[in-house]
Amino acid sequence: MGRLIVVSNRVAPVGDEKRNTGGLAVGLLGAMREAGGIWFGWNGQVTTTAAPLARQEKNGITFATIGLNKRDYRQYYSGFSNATLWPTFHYRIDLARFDRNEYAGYQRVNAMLADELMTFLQTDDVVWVHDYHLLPFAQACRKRGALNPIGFFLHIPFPEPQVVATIPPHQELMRAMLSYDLLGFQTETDRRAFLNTIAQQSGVQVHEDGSVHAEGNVTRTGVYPIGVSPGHIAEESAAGRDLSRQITRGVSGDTRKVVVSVDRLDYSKGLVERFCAFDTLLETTPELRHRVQFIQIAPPSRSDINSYQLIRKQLEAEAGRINGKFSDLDWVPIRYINKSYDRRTLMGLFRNAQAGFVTPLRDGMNLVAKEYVAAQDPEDPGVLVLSRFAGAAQELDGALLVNPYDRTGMAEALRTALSMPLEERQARHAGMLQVLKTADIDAWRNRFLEDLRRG
Ligand code: ADQ
Repeated sequence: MGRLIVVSNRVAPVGDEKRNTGGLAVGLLGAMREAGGIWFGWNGQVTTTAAPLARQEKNGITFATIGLNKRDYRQYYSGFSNATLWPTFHYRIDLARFDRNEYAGYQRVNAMLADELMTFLQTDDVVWVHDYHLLPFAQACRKRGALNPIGFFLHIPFPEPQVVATIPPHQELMRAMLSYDLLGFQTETDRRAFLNTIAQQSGVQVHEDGSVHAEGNVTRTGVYPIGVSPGHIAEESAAGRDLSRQITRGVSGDTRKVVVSVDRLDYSKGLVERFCAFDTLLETTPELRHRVQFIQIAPPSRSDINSYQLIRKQLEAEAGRINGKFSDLDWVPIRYINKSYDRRTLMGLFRNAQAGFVTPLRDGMNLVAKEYVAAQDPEDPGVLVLSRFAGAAQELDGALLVNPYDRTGMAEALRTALSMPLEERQARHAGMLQVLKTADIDAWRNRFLEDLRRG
């Protein structure tokens, strides 16, 4: 079996596996370890001069990383990836911008990464590319002569054709995706949207089995909902429980119920709408005042992009407004925290919370929803309140599904969650845990890699 080369925009820092790395990185590291693999991508640093490819080995995996210079970072990362593709793919064309220079930078960095890859690619290597930063990466590799199997997994949603069409070079981009041998999506909805988009191009045929034929090339497509490691999470949550109990007790006392949300601070996660729903809950259910504590953890991300600065300000204002309205000497309803926590604390916090409030406006999957379920005590589980627009909603049918644009509906679901009888909580949780165990992170990567290798 050839080596596995994983390519992603960002390579997790070497040796930082335990502390902050989520299930995704751990799952990928597992695959690379098995296949003597290489993880290739950006090291997260912005350099002033060109830095050569650095290689570091740890536990049988080679980390091959490069820095980006300021212009590349601005155009490829902050620009076309995160100010064009990210908002558009999350249906926020109102926040998307298009700049030709940024697009040129996006293509340039993809080409530069392909150049680097070619310096160590061997004929029997299998290449697995991740996410929207790298849509044209396989095409750049093919131009340089790579004949290897190259697969791609899209972690974020794929939007409807009319939305894709708002990106000026959408035809070129979609066409570039056909240089991959296998395209993986989180849900059938995403895959369908891609097939409907690509079917509109001339000279392209979409077959019943979801394969796409163009110019003698065949690109297969598949649905691979990303999973978590329920076993690990159960251990982490049990270990972190006492620690997080101290944290929750510090503010709320033992009798208060806890509602928890954890997200990157991103406009796609529906944080403002969620705060408003919590406001409505307290407004319409006075008996819950003093008796419920909402903990929102949201570390800032991409803070050099305007729309991210704006959402941060909006949230601060909302948290201040709601806390000002309801707080008392012994109770502050919303604890809004802008920092990261290690996995154990986070999973312990999930386990101590009677409701997981996960309400993105759009999300490819949303691992937090799955982590919340996996972290529960099966004897006395909390209830997941989940947006119907998260990919996870297509699997987690034991959750209370909500529309994140309906604040009254969300408030009602929270009220239901906080008063749900034990038996119903157990039944809903057991069904979801079974799904998580069957479709875990190992199953996700094994299915994708088997399909890619099968050719
Ligand atoms: P994200 O948009 O980053 O991922 P998500 O799936 O929720 O969203 O994953 C976030 C991960 O970071 C989770 O494992 C979570 O526990 C962790 N995390 C979040 N806040 C944290 C904090 N304060 N401290 C420590 N850890 C924190 C993208 C897509 C998703 C898709 C994933 C994986 O947008 O839809 O599910 O990729 O494919």
